[in-house]
Amino acid sequence: MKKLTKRDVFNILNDRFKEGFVKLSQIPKPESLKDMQKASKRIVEAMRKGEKIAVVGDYDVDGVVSTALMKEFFASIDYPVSITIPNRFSDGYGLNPTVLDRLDADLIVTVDNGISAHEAAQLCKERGVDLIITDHHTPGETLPEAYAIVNPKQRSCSFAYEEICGAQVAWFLIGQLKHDLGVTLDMKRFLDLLAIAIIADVMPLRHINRSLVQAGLQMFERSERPSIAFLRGALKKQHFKSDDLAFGVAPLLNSAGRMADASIALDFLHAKNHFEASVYYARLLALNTQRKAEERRVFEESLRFVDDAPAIVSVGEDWNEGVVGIVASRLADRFARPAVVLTRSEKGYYKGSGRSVGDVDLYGLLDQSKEHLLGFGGHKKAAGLSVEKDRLGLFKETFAQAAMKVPKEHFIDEKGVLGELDFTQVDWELIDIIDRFAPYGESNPMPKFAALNVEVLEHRRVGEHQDHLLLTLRQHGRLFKAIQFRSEATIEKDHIDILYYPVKNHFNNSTSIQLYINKIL
Ligand SMILES: [Mn+2]
Repeated sequence: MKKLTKRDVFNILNDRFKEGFVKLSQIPKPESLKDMQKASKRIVEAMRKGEKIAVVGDYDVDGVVSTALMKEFFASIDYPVSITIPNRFSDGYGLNPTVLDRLDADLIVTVDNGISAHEAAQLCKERGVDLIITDHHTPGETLPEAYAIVNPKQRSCSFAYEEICGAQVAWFLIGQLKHDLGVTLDMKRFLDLLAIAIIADVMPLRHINRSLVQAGLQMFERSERPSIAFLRGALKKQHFKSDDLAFGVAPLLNSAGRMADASIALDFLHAKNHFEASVYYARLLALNTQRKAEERRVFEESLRFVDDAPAIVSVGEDWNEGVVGIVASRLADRFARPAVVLTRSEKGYYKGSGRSVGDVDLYGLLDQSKEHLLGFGGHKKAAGLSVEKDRLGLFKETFAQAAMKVPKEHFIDEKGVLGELDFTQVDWELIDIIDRFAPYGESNPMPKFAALNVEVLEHRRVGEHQDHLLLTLRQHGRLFKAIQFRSEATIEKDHIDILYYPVKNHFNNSTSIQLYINKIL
């Protein structure tokens, strides 16, 4: 491993942004998305005629934020619209015939879903309802028959940035509507919410996504939106980082759709005052606690299915569909193998989610096992799938065989490890260099370093369940406090090798540098 200096760290990070940082002012105009003008004109026409408009969202964080933006926009111009977020348990996903039958509308606008709503699109057509689909999911071979489709991933769209989330597409639609209606509206007012969606939907934190998240994180510090102000207090944070949204805020909002109904998350985001925010927050917190308990149960039961095979397939009878994805990613992390977690559906077959590890192409593995699958979809890192009961064994076998063919080095997750960095290089200048390229997350991983032969002066367990490890470490005469969260390590030697990154630690009005340990090698 290469031995680095601070200067090397700067150069490596700087290289990630060869094109430079994109500024908010450089974000393309909404009209550069295909069908955007057509969609906006139709909505404006509907408003002039007083037609009934229905917005249909989705139950994950991106879908909830997309819906929240639309709701907020129409409220700001005082035009009544009906807002629907399908319930994953009773309605299923996205705009489908069940949901459609509940709507009374002349015009339907989907956000963060719809690109595969062929059946619903057909029904809309038969019923004389115009359908505008706004989505960011990868389109299939054919597109649904809709009045307009706004999706940067459709082949005929030349928008410069394909990797944007559903809420961003909705945000662009609002920008176009604002223009076409000639209303004054600060598009920045939505950026606190937008940042949550970009991070929760694991969008690459590059190009326009970077500047939007950066601006959104800054808004978190001063936003007067009651929900965000409440989060500052509840999470005891003044400064928010991308990880705070990824691991603090997003799971909380997601728990609503996972365990009950996503509308609770929507209500929280739009709480009118501190009291209302506290009421919805309490409900989210309870659902999140329930989600964590269910996640722990499913994870523990899943462990029984882990054997020597290079891929994991865990199958349950009564696992909550809402947590199988998280459990799959925990299994993949823990065992450094792709993992699939399935649970029995009401219809008798098994369905669930898979997550990959390192550089292993999960979609490719599933594609090689597709003769035993009812259906599957997704991408390299995450996928959804369904299997008939009597094919479970065969699927597991073929899936493992496909994984067997993948070279070993693809299983290693070295994302973000830049090289060896001695403690002598760790100072405020290094922290400044690292801060300059934040926010970190997808496609801009937090830079991690190796430090070898580090002396352990002190170590003890801390936290409510004693699950964190607190250490005092010394190398080349430099001493740091270090922490490993959810540590499974036991310290038996007086010198260790670690993967780590330095962070600013605020404690009792003083600021110091602390090391976060990713791994004790
Ligand atoms: Mn989405």
